[in-house]
Order: sequence, then structure tokens, then C-alpha cells
Amino acid sequence: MQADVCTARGFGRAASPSGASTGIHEALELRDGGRKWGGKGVSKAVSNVNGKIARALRGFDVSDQRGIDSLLCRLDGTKNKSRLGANATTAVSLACAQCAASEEGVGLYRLLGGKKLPAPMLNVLNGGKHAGNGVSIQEFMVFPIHFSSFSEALRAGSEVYHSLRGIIAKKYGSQSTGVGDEGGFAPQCRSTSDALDLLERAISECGYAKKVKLAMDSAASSFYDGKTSSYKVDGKRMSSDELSDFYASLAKSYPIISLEDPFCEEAFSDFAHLRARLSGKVQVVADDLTVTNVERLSQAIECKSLSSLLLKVNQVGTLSEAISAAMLCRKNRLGVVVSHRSGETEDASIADIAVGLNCGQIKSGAPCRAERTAKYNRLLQIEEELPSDSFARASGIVL
Ligand code: 2PG
Ligand code: MG
Repeated sequence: MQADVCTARGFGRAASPSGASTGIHEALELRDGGRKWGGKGVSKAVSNVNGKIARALRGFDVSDQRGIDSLLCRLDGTKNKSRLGANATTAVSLACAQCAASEEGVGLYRLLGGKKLPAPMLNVLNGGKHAGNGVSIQEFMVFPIHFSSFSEALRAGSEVYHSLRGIIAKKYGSQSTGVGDEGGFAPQCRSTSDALDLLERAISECGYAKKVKLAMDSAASSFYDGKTSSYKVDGKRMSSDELSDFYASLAKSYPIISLEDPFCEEAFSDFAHLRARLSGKVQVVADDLTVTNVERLSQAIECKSLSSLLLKVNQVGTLSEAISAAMLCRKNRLGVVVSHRSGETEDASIADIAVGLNCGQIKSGAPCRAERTAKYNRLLQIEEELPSDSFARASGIVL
């Protein structure tokens, strides 16, 4: 859902996205329920924006982002934004930030104070809840890191994506080149290795074997069975130890350097064991485990569960809370990957946030479909405004 904010000198517009594989600890996205729009309507959230929120914010200084966001939190008064809806608060919080930037006549990234262009993780093969192909792992991403600029890295990712299309068409037939929620292909691979083989082939066909690495988001809560405390991957049941061995052997066979949500959203210690086991080789990224929430993140830091945080503003509901999570990571020398959602919009604020917070990494889906390319296009625009040495390369990745 989208919100507009106007002042005498500025205007800001922003939209909150939605996710298919939401973590249970995320802030609540308020939907109407009932029959209209199949229950997915957001008229309650919209009236919260036009009513309570607009009344409270009228006359407020739009450059005081912390003040605005704590007002939103107080107004909501719940732990998970369930009264106003995190979709309402996210859209307003980001629209205020965009409005403050417009008052200054600068892009949001400049207002946030950063200038590092992130390395993109491009999700080129979709599985899990983002596709209907029976592949257990949710996201298979190419990670072009050894390039001298963002645009070169993006070009390489895009070339690999198109070469992958040809390989899939040959192997599975041209009817298999339809795409999943995040713009990646969704062929009926029989196993995780099958999917990774396709990616490796596409990368080497393009001549990037040394320069483009691989990343995965397992979104393991989606194949975790709480009753038996086991995971079902590629048709096999695995204990968390077996799953850890599975990841370790994948990391041996393929150039995987980033692994997100390898275990379910409560598995702080399984994350920690894997992080230690793969230390120096693979970054372990926490998404559903930490949900961009400082409390959950502190617990994960205490348990040494992560190397990097996946940052999604709508998981927590305001920009300031997301920035606090990023700052806590910085303090603890952890990385931050700014992320889109599977149910994205044309809003490109996450591109500015990735640069503005100097995160060094972004994931925003395949180089395909306007809601994904909007973010990459915004990064290309920002690149034109920054000095030529602003690309983070591998520097934001914490192994
Ligand atoms: C994830 C996200 C984005 P969703 O799990 O990281 O890729 O998916 O928005 O469905 O939660
Ligand atoms: Mg994830």
C-alpha cells in the first residue's frame, strides 16, 4: 500500500511491499479479511493513514525521522504494529523520509548520508513458496562481486540470467522458462544440486566463473516440520545436523558465499553452529530469525547466529527501527543485506537505503519485471551521481 506526504517545500511517496514467506515474528501486515478482494484488501490500513496517522503527524517536522517513527510506534502501541498495521506505518515512515529528501532537493540516499553502491544478489531461479515447481530451497541467486562498478556487476548478472534461460529451455523445454514471484525461472529441478548445476553452467557460459559467485536463501521455515523437528529437502527428511552436512557439502562443490535462513526461525544455535563451521567461506544471513527487530537481533548476536542481517523495513514497520538494527550490526562488525519482498511494488526506496546506510549488499530479485528492475534502475541513477570508486565489491560481505 502507498502513502503520500506533503509539506510546503516537499513531497514524498512510498509503498510498503508484502511477503509470501513471512516470518512469524514479523510486524503485522493489516489486511481486511472478509470476502472483498479475497480478504486481501487494505482499506483499514488506508483509513488508519488518512485518519489517526495524518491527524497526529500534521504540523510535525518532516526532517525529524526518529520523532516521526517513535510517534508512529506510540500511536500504534502494540509490539507488532497490529493496531495500525505495519503496511500503514512503513508506507508513511518511508514517505516522510522521501519528503524530507525532497525538501533538501537530494536523493534519499544522500539524506541518509551514505555513498557505497551495493553488490547485487540476483535471484535467478525461484523455488519454495515463490514458485510451484517443487524445489525446496526458495532462492538461488547469482552474486557478481568481482567487478569494478555496480553497472558492470549488474550487466554480468543480467547476462547470466539470459544464458540461464537458454539452458533451461534446452533441458526442460521452452514452457519451463516462465518465472516465479521474484522474476527468476522456476523449472522442475529434481534437486538442489540440479538447480545449482544450471546456475554454474550459465555463469561459465558467460565466462564469469571467477567473478560471479552464488548465494541461496533456503527460507527453511517453509520446509521445517515442527512435529518431528526435521526438514524435508529434495524429498528427503533431514535432522538439523544432516541439513548442516548438506549445506557444508554444497559449499564444497559450488562457489556459494552466502546462505540465508538455513534453518527455521527459532533455530538460533543451529545457525550458530553452521556459521562457525563455514566461517571464512560463507556468510550466514538471518532473515526470519531476526526480522529486522533489534530484540531478536540482539538475541541472535548473543548466540553468534549470524554473519549478516537481512534488512526489510516492513518486517519491523518504520525506517528508524530498521536503521537501529543496521547500526547494531555495524557495532558488532556484522554485515547488512538490504532486501525486497516477494510481493514487491514499484517503490525503489530500498535502493537508496542500501546506499544511504553503506550496506554493501542488496537483494532485489531477477533483472526482470518492473518491480525488481525499478530498484536496479535506481541504483544505476545513483551510480551516475557518485564517484567512480563507490562500488562496494565484496567489502560488505562478512564471511
Ligand atoms: C525472503 C523474501 C524476499 P518474502 O525470504 O528473503 O526474497 O521473501 O518476501 O516472501 O518473505
Ligand atoms: Mg529470506
